[in-house]
Amino acid sequence: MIPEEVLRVAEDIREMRVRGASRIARAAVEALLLAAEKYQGSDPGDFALYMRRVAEVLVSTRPTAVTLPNAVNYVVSALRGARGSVEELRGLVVERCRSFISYIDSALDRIAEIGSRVLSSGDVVLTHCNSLAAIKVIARAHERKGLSRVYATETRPRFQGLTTYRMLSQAGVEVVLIPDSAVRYVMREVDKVVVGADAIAANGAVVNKIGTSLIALAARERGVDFYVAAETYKFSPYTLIGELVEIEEREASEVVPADLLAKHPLLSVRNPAFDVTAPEYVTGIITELGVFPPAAAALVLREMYRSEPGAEAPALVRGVEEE
Ligand code: RI2
Repeated sequence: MIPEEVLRVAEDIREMRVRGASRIARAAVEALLLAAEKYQGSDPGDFALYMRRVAEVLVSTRPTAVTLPNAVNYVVSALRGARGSVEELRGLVVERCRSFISYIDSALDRIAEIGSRVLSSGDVVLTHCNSLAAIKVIARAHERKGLSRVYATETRPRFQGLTTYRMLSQAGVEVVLIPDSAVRYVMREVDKVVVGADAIAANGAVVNKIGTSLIALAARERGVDFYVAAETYKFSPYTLIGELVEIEEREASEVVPADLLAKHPLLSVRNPAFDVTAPEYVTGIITELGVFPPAAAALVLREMYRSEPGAEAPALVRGVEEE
């Protein structure tokens, strides 16, 4: 039986009460930790099966953010070929959960430090949606050298821009909220764009909140640098073997309220949650390992796998184990 609390976390991720690629990964790993602690049986084989079932429930919640399968695989792959009592197996899972969570924190801190160097004193920065990695970069740069202001898109249809406003204001940054459709209008005032990512493909293409690729086009038109802040566990190992990143399509009621939808039964609505920005529009990807051109994405992925050929779990597998 999967514990009620774990199912609730899965529901929170699906319904976007928990959102943002790294926060989703953290919530999933915390749920795995809880599930491991709550297991009451004494059969190691059954424990492994139970953990795999919990993993499947968590991974099935949202299809695009690769952080979710990357984080979950990293944890449950500890059980691959492992022998011992339930207590011993539980210990392996708990240890992986804890090291992943601390890796998230240290990766974000390094991204803030590295990313703050690509911004300059007095810069006007534009960001999209609500990315913790992008916010950390912007806040650190403001603390170190002082930015002029940040344009934050409201992010239709769920208004994540308000969360960005709250987080950046707390860091003392002046924020101006704009409709997503005003990006090209304000781009003439912008020095740099910094956004996050839900997944980065082996060819360097960036999957992020819907509208990101339009922002990249508007930035290119004006010669504005376009940076992506992303931890290495956002690189998709699946794209290395030819898989495409699935773009999540969400309910129409997020775009048109349900009562209005009911009044227009013939209205058809699409609500894609993400889009793909081609690598040639990306100036650099700011990771905890350094700033890379998108063309280096495949190398980052190879580096992630080097210590475990053929493993399903990525990057930080090695990084975490070395910490
Ligand atoms: P961090 C979010 O997706 C946004 O697309 C954001 O840019 C990305 O995750 C990365 O966020 P959603 O969960 O991991 O809001 O940098 O659909 O916080």
